[in-house]
Amino acid sequence: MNILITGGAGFIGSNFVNYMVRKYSNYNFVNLDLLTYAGNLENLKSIEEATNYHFIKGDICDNQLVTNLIQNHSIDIIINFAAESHVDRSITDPGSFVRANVVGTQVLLDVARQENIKKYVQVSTDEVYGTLGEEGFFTEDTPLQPNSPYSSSKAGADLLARAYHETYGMNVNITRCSNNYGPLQFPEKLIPLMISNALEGKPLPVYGDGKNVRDWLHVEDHCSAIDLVLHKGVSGEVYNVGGHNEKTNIDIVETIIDTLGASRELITYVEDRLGHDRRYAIDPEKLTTKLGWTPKYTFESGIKETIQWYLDNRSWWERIKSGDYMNYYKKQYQDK
Ligand code: NAD
Ligand code: TDX
Repeated sequence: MNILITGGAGFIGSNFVNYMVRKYSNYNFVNLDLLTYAGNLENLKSIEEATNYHFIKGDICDNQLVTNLIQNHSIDIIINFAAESHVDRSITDPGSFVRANVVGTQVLLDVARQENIKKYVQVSTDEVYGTLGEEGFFTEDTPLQPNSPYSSSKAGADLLARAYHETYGMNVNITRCSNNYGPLQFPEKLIPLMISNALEGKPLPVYGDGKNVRDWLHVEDHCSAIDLVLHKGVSGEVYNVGGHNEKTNIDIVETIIDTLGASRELITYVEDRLGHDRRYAIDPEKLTTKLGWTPKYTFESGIKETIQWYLDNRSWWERIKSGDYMNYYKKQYQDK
């Protein structure tokens, strides 16, 4: 089987590529990534020499490039991780989110249809469902009510994926996962930002009252869920992914501070995010009962291991925070 993974140099994509290339030595993997600020080839160092892995720098919006790639590598399956992913950035620049997330997905779906791709997996997010009150969970039947430019662009992509199944009978799955954490996450997102700032003795900016709730899942558990959907997902179905780990943001920040032995005085309440969703919580029952998925990590074990990873890989995030990583991967890419 020949699999195209898009966005495989980002946080979840690179964890997935590392996981799959090792697990399936009989499959071939092509990773197409534009290497935006969020893409980092250093994440893929340990598998870059693998014979079943190939990297291509390029844009999912480029129809000709995607067509050539699919033909040249006899691609059977597409898994689309590529996206602009940060909600705060979407508030200042919605256009780049529509381009990467909506147009990019439409181009991939179009080429997939023309080239008779056997299966297309769209990696989506629980944020497409909007926000919850104090009770209840998002199921696959919850109406889409996205509130940010990011989540509305992801919802647009989901609707296109759905339409290509309904209209052209394409074999499509959509996965909607809750907040991920783990190794290789770009330090603009809550957990790596707080860990790295605490280690640098910098303020920890908590939005609003810090009581917004997110439902956390270790990235490796997300990878195993996508692996299952890839192999067992029923055509046209949506699968929610989550491990029932609801935490307030302030809980997360305090856990990080206490684990690191840092000072709680670093906590700095700042202005709230515009349109800040109050609570996310996923009901993963369809994935657990129909496909037999179980997460490996509890939040307690996962966050401990993750904090240790950022302690052990200080140069990885220091390089990113200093901006030096851009030079690093530009050079790495030119040398190839
Ligand atoms: P990320 O920002 O870390 O990585 C995104 C990757 O996509 C980067 O490597 C970037 O270079 C690449 N990319 C962006 N635009 C591209 C384009 N036009 N063509 C090719 N590559 C492009 O994001 P992430 O956190 O790893 O998220 C991956 C996917 O999972 C996204 O689709 C996101 O919506 C979804 N998701 C993320 C989370 C989370 O908690 N991070 C949760 C649920 C779903
Ligand atoms: O500095 C901060 N302070 C703060 O209080 C940051 C960066 C975040 N927050 C809050 C906002 C959210 O309530 O923490 C929570 C988590 O924020 P993010 O890490 O930005 O994640 P979120 O907005 O929940 O979106 C993430 O999960 C779903 C990913 O970025 C999305 O790509 C994914 O779809």
